[in-house]
Amino acid sequence: MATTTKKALITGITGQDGSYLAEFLLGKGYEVHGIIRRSSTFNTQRLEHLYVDFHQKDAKLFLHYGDLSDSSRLTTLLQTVAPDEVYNLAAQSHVRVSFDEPEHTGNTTGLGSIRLLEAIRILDLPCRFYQASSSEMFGATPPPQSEDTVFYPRSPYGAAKLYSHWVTKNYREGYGMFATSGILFNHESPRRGETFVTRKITRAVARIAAGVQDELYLGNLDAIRDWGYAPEYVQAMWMMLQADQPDDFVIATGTEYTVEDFLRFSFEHVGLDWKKYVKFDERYLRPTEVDALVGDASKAEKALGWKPKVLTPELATIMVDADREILEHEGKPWTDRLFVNTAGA
Ligand code: NDP
Ligand code: GDR
Repeated sequence: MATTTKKALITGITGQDGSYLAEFLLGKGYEVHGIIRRSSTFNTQRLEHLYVDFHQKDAKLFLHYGDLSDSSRLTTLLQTVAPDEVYNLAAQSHVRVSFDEPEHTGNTTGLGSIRLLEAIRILDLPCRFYQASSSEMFGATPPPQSEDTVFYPRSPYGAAKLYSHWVTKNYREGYGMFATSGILFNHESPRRGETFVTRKITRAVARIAAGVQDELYLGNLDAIRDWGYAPEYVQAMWMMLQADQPDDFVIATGTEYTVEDFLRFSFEHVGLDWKKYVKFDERYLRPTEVDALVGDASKAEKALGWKPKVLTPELATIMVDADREILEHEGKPWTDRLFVNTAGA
């Protein structure tokens, strides 16, 4: 693999995508800097397998405290790190939670991007900027959704992401910045947060199969989503920043499944019937639901050569297998448990 001496700064490095992106960029020889939030417990579990003590000569991953709500810290970090590429992945990323914490979601998922863009502009940094835009911005507009589809967000999260999407475009047009938005559809993995529906299901399947749980409470099973595999999606982020021109790109598999389909794939993988275990709880409904998201990623395939490989049925089995492995090794160090079944990712 060709190596580079480039520097990348990742916000949200402790999240699902941040950890895969850090892994991918380190593999390409990048020096990777990540912004982490100070927390009373460790929040770097997804990175532990990558971390080399910074006193070591071969250390290439550096973590810095910071928060998307703190512009002066973001400016200082951008100035000292002087990255070639900035990936803005940090966000309050849970759609249901954004109805509970709408102002906080606006402040981080929305205003976080402009704080970074302004800092880059004021410092006159010659770096490339990636904004983690979302299919949630399409909201109520029916599929298939592409870069030309009208936006109609249905949550404080979707509206905040749309603000970030538009300011990214505005700074590209207004200041000639290399600012790109990746409009990514749902992507999952064994590192997915436990409260998103896919991981909630695969974790429960592992526990039910092991006899340590006997029911699973869910909300709307009819929602249609286009679920891809996260390690492939972070490669698309990088490809977007290597393009000749900044632009907007949809990243999706183009396939559609309901939450019920995902349940069936996951339970059938361990020989169980989901109907015997799943119960409804209205607390998992949203005031306004996004009924169907199915992406058309033909622009990314043509311009970047990006194509998905893992589709939803296989994804469900990868995640169930990983969660069974995690459960089997409970009590061992966390990274041993989580990084099974992701080889080749
Ligand atoms: P996660 O929820 O797994 O990770 C979110 C990251 O943001 C975490 O590192 C979190 O830190 C960090 N973060 C949250 N608030 C702040 C803050 N105020 N300041 C600094 N960091 C903060 O999300 P994913 O990895 O799944 O997604 C990455 C990005 O892509 C997000 O912006 C998400 O909205 C977007 N996206 C995701 C899609 C998906 O299907 N996964 C699809 C489309 C877009 P901590 O660990 O401390 O909580
Ligand atoms: P989403 O993902 O809202 O699409 O946002 P999530 O997995 O939370 O929901 C998907 C669909 O499943 C339905 N659902 C439930 N969801 C959760 N979380 N918990 C439940 O118990 C449950 N029961 C049914 C939801 O109503 C919904 O229709 C994700 C996030 O990663 C965003 O950050 C990202 O931008 C979008 O994907 C694209």
